[in-house]
Amino acid sequence: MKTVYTCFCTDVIHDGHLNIISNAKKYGEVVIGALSDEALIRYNKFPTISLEERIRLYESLDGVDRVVVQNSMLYDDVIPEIKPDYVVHGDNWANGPESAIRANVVKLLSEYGGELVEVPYTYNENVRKIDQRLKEKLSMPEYRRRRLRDLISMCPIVKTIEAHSGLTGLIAEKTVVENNGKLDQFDAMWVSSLCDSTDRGKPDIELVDMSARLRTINDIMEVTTKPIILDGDTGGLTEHFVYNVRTLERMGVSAVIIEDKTGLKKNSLFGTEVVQTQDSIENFSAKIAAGKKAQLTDDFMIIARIESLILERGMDDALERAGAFVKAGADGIMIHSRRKEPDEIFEFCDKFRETDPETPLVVVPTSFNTVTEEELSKHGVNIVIYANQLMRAAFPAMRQTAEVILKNHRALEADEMLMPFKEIITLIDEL
Ligand code: SPV
Ligand code: MG
Repeated sequence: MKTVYTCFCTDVIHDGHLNIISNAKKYGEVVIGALSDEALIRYNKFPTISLEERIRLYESLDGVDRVVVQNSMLYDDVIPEIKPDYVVHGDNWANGPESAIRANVVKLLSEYGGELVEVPYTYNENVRKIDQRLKEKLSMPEYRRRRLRDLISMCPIVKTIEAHSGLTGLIAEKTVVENNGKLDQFDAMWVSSLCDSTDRGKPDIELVDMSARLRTINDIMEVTTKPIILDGDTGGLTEHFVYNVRTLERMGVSAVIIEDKTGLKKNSLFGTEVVQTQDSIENFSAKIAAGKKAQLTDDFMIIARIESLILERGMDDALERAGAFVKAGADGIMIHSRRKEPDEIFEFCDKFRETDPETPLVVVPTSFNTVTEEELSKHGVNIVIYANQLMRAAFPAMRQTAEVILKNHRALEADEMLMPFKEIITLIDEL
């Protein structure tokens, strides 16, 4: 009896999967690979049921002989182990980032004479509806909210990119690259006060109020499924913060990060060039505790951001605050720096981890941008936020285009810098 292998990365079975099984059955014993949670995340197919439930689901299907776990997107762990005579896959992976996985499978099979069988990808109304329904499920508040905590426990580091609109949300949601044969993408989105304000042509001084921020979040949520971390500035008055925690939690936001500043907040990248007042440990701890008391689920996170290094108050102050804020109930600590080198961030993280191995650590490497995700992860960082790069990319491109049109009294010369709208709208889903 020959062995046929196919990998499934789905929580819901549709005609396409049944078609793969019936084709596979023609070649021999059918072994299904259930992709692990970690690997599913890299596919942006965030699991809505557990791996055990997926295994049981696949085992219950007619024609399936055996189910094994496939731990990585590349078939490196399973093919040498099972040595299937055939691997069956839909023919929709020949182009785009997934073609690297295909190439790897072809290479692995060639090592012992296995064969790849590609069946036409099934795309009908039923398949489309099921895909759509799954996506809708992931965008629901209860799934989206929980997803950040799950990611922290599943990923070496949660990669977060700034979004300030539906369109930037779509870029965060859908940008996939192939890197050394593996697919990669962002895990979460950061709704930055700086970019949300700048997008409205306003300064980053808590002028854009919560109603406007909620509108931005809603625009992003309408078209995405990935979890959202909100830059909550100082959190405002404690009496207001508790209401905002409830609202954010109900909407499906996963975390709010509030910074230990008070009075008129200015952006941290100004550091000590502008007057900024740090809140006392007592006041800020009370704000965190009040927020934690107000929340209704175990999923939502209140993360305390420490500005001691930005305001040059020293490492000991930063560490003292971190300990106090965790004690007050903070679900994570964000430590910020505007040094060019990551040294003080590393020092903080190492010292913090000596006494607290658990509480998630968040960093925003805007100034110390040479640091890699791997280095951060080695120093105990759990979430990295690329806080403003999308906006900084868009602004010069828009300004240059405006100048070129003005200089030439027509749009022709600008065209070579522009993406055709047809290509842009491929990002936008149709219902
Ligand atoms: C933001 O993105 O608004 C932030 C991060 O608060 S920073 O601009 O680095 O202060
Ligand atoms: Mg901010």
